[in-house]
Amino acid sequence: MIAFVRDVPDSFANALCAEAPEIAIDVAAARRQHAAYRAALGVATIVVPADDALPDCCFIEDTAVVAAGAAVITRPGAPSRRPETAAVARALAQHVEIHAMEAPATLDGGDCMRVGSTIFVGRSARTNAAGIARLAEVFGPRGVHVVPVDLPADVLHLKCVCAPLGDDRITLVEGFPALPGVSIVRVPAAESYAANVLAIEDRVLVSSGFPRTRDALEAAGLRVATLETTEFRKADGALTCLSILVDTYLGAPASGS
Ligand code: CIR
Repeated sequence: MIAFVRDVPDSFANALCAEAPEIAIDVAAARRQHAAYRAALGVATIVVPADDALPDCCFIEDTAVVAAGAAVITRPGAPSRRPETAAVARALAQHVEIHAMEAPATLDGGDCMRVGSTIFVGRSARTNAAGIARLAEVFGPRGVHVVPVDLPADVLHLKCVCAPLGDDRITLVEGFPALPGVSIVRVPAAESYAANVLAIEDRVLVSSGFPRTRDALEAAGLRVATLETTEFRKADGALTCLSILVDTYLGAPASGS
């Protein structure tokens, strides 16, 4: 497993947010939280340098969807974020096959949740039908099924309400309809922000301050580690947004061959 991350830019306090935070983003604190996140990943990490012209660039997840040895470089739904993709594509090209996405398609990686050989994709204000169709065009022939999921207008991304936990398990906020073919660990609606966990290796990283979610995950037999994400939350970001995970086992020759 390799994790791609992108540094926090000096301009991060200007990142997009649905509602202006009561207390402005503290860029130095964001950088400390980002450093702790990188350390907690516990896998080889490739760091794409920040671009101060792109305040949201640390939310690297939105710029590419990787599965089955291929990456679709997205066309993010927010126009200000579209220039983020070039540097990420260059970094990913060393490791996976690169596929582009053209207008009018839009898609944010935060709308994509891979569970086994399925990618659930949120239909959202950021991700349109043409974006979903492009994903299916690239991944379908690679044996990965793309399953659209309608999202309420007030949900930014699919992974604001759910996230993979490994195998066929996911988190899912209470009240959100079940997805087909997965088993679910419910996250209390009052802690919905914490549904965006990052499962990596044998651990699940969870935002700190959400004890009921932590308890639910531990009760499900998962090993939990908590991380501060307060500064990313102010810009509508959480744990999965800060990395792109590339499974380096894919494409390896079968043993004995
Ligand atoms: C945005 O509005 O695009 C960023 N401020 C937050 C993106 C969060 N990304 C994610 O959940 N994958």
